[in-house]
Amino acid sequence: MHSSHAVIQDVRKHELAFKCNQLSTAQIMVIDDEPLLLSVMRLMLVDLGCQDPVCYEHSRDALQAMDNEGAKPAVIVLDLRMPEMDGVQVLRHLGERRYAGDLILLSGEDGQTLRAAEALARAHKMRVIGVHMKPVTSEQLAESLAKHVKDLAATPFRARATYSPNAIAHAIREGELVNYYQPKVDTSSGAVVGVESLVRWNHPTDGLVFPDQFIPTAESSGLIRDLTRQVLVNALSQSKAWREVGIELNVAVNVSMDDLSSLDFADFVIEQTNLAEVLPESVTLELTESRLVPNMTAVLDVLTRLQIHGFGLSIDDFGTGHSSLVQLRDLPFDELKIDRSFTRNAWNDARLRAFFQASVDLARVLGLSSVAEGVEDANDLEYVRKAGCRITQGYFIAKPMPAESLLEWLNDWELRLTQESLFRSVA
Ligand code: G
Ligand code: G
Ligand code: MN
Repeated sequence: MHSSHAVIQDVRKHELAFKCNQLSTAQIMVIDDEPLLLSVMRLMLVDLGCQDPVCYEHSRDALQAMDNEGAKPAVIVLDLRMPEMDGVQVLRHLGERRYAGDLILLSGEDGQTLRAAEALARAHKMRVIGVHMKPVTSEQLAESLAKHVKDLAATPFRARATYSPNAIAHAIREGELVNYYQPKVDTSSGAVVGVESLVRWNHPTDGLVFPDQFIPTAESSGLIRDLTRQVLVNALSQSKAWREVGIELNVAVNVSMDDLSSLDFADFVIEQTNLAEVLPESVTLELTESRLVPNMTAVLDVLTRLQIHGFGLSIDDFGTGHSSLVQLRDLPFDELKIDRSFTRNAWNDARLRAFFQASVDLARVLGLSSVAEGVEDANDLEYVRKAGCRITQGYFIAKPMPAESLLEWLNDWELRLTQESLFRSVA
């Protein structure tokens, strides 16, 4: 029995090593002040198929390599506790250099410290693909690196270029923006209840560009108004097309506060929805606040009218930034979307569960439906259902996809529902 376990371990290790082999051209950088651990990690990485990881005992040397020698690591493995320049300082320096690769954080500290460091890294807009207590094992490194490889395959273009207002205006005019759609499902039956539209830019030379590379500029330059309207019109015509082939789905569109501060926004939404022959009840507007509310009176006017006309209004990324209790108190919503930072891993983390459950309870008391974002595995899904959250979306169910992929996905999902019995064991 022991030996079969060892065989399985071995097979698994080879699978992961194979995946890591695909990293051959990507550079892995390791920063740890303990020479012994550093050389152990180097051996592990080489063993996993990573070619020539670069290792630094001193953070300064690592940063210098990035500045002077043009080192562009795809993944940095970073120890948090180091005597000269600690990991938190390194994160800050990486943030200043707009480091666009992935991070694996290591610490001898408890989970709380690691979590705080992870949050800090995210605040610097870096992606954390692993958080491990020291000493890290080969399996742990492999798991994290496999995530890097997987996401590389899923997102061919991930460099963090940003674009000028002119370029974005051009893209809007030329119709280069396309909607991807991510399914929302009922947590008790698995039934698909709707989709969220997530805009992408089909860039003629740069490939598929993600919204974090152009939405902030669109918001600060006044272009978001035209962008949102185009996304909405596309979503409405898609909704109509789906209905014509027998697929009834609620379709959600993200709107910015800036959209809501022009009084004619409600008229536009109502008019376009009519034109597309879609029912307002089948349209949800998800509102996130990224900047200060420019004109609260207009926002209230627009939202209230939309609600009277039957549109669904959702507070997005609840619990973060300005998507707060104050907004929930002052604005009319019928859905609360719990930010993915509270969902992911909550089943395994009492603090996250407290936030998650409080949000679900708040929604219930206020008569809103709750949606959990960011369900990434079966444990997440099971927790969300048990916590009483009725609707969810996340990579475990489906990543955002082009409209033409949805039919096939719906078929696959039906199959998964019967084969994986994901939803059968509801108490
Ligand atoms: O997959 P994802 O990378 O699609 O989206 C990243 C962020 O961009 C999310 O916070 C999402 O709300 C935002 N976003 C995606 N599409 C739109 C859109 O059409 N309008 C606005 N305002 N934000 C969007
Ligand atoms: O509008 P909002 O901020 O909710 O945008 C959803 C964002 O979350 C998009 O960027 C989408 O691609 C992303 N997303 C959706 N599901 C998951 C998930 O399961 N995990 C992670 N990490 N991101 C997700
Ligand atoms: Mn959203």
